[in-house]
Amino acid sequence: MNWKVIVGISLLVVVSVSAGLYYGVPAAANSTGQNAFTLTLVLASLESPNSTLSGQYVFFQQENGVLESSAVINAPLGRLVRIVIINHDPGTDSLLTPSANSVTGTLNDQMQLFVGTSVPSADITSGTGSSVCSQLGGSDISHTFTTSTGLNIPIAPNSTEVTYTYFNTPGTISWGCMCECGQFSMSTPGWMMGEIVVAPSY
Ligand SMILES: [Cu+2]
Repeated sequence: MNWKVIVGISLLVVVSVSAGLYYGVPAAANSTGQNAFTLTLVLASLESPNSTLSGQYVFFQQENGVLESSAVINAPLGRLVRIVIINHDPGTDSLLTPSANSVTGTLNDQMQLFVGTSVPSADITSGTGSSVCSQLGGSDISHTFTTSTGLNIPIAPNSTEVTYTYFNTPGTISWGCMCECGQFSMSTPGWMMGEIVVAPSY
């Protein structure tokens, strides 16, 4: 690909959230010594030779500090997965479905929300500096990370979000964004949609 990834300078945006009462990794996961598998997704803008697509925000997988295509995401079967979403997009988009503002399919149907995109990794693990929420305001959403199995994570502008979930059915499922963020983006694997391959070997 010739596209260069441009990570914009983030401005702090105060995001209104509704706070939940409890958020945590299940004790069973810790007491068995099970370490969470971390899936880091980064929403960053593209510089494209096609000017009409330039500046579009796209999901990437971040592995070992490198941004890679999100067209095919690997997830471990039956293992606790920590999903970290780092969103550099300062803008909002309309939801395709009003209920996509709710967090579903995560532990307690909640997520941890940090303001900004430069959260230290220690805070991502501990949650220090985050608020806990089960939904976002419908007009405070840039994109969503939504799967065909009922996982739905609404993503606030200029934010970092942490959720925990399990993928308990082996095979290939689809993921996509439930915002009207661009016809090309929404129909192009590795932009706002793709596959998740759930297998025991990761
Ligand atoms: Cu989107």
